[in-house]
Amino acid sequence: MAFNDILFSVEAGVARLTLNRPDKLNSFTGAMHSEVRTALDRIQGDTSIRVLVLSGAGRGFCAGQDLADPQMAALDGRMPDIGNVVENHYKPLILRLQNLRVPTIAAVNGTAAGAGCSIALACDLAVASDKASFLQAFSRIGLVPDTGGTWFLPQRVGMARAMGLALLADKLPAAKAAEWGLIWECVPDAEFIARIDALAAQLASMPTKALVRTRQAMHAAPTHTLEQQLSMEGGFMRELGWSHDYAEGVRAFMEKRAPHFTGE
Ligand code: T3D
Repeated sequence: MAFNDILFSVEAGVARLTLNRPDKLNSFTGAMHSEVRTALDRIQGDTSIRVLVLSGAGRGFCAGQDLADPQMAALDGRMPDIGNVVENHYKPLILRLQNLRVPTIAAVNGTAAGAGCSIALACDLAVASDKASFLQAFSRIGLVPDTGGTWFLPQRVGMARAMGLALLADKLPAAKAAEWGLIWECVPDAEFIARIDALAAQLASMPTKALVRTRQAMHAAPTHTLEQQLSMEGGFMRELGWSHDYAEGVRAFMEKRAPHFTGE
C-alpha cells in the first residue's frame, strides 16, 4: 500500500500507523483522513494483526485539523460548515478506533493538540514521551473541544481540571498528564521507543478478544446500571469462555507454563 501522509507497517503482529506530515506537526488533511481509513480497514481485515501503535513523525504527535487545508471546509460561496468536517471525518475516526478489533496504543512522541489530543485519548493506552504535551487548542481559535474531547477529558481528569484545560488552552506537560490520570504513562524520551515496543509486544501476545471486550465493557459502564453492566460482563464471559485463548490460558495455568495466545 502506497501512502503519502502516513507511514504504515505490520511486523510480528504489531501494526504501526505514523502520521507523517512532520513539517505541519502531523495535522490532519482530508488526504490523511482517507489514508488512515485505508490503514484501519487493513487492520480490521488482517487477523495476524494483534495491536495498533499510533504515533507521529518528527517532533509532534498531531496538531489536530490542518487549519490551512481548503478541502476540509468546502466554501461553496457560503461560510464553511466545519460541523461537516467533524461529522464526516473525526467522529467516524474516533468510533473506528474505539471499535477496532485490536487494542490500541497512542505513542505520543510530541505535542498532541486539538483533535490530535482527542485521538490520543481515544486509544486504549496513551503513553507519552516526557517531551510531549497535551493542548486543548480549540478555545484559542473560537471552537469547542471536539473529536470526543468533552467526553474524554472530564472522565479522565474530573470536571475542574477538564474545564481548566478546555477554557484556558494551556499546554499540559506529559508528566502532569500522567499524574492527573489523563494518560497511562509518561516515559523519559530516551526510553520512549523501547517502552512502546515492549508494550506493543506485550499486547500482541495477549488474548486479543478479551482485551477488546474489556475496552467495550469499560466504555459502556458510565451509561449502564450495575445490573446492565453485570449482564454485559456475563455475555462477554460466555463468549470468551468458548474461545481458544481461554482454553489455552487455563491449560497453561494447570500445566504451570506460559500461555501461547493466538487471538482466537
Ligand atoms: O475544520 C475544522 O477546523 C474542524 C475540525 C477541528 C478539529 C481541530 O483539531 S481544531 C484545532 C486545530 N489545531 C490547532 O488549533 C493547533 C494549531 N497549532 C498550534 O497551536 C501550534 O502549532 C502548537 C501549539 C500545536 C505547536 O506550537 P509550536 O510553536 O511547537 O509549532 P509551530 O511553529 O506553531 O508549528 C510548526 C509548523 O506546523 C508551522 O508551520 P510553518 O510556519 O513552519 O510552515 C505551523 O503553522 C504548522 N502547524 C501547526 N499546527 C497546525 C499547523 N498547520 C496547519 N494546521 C495546524 N493545526
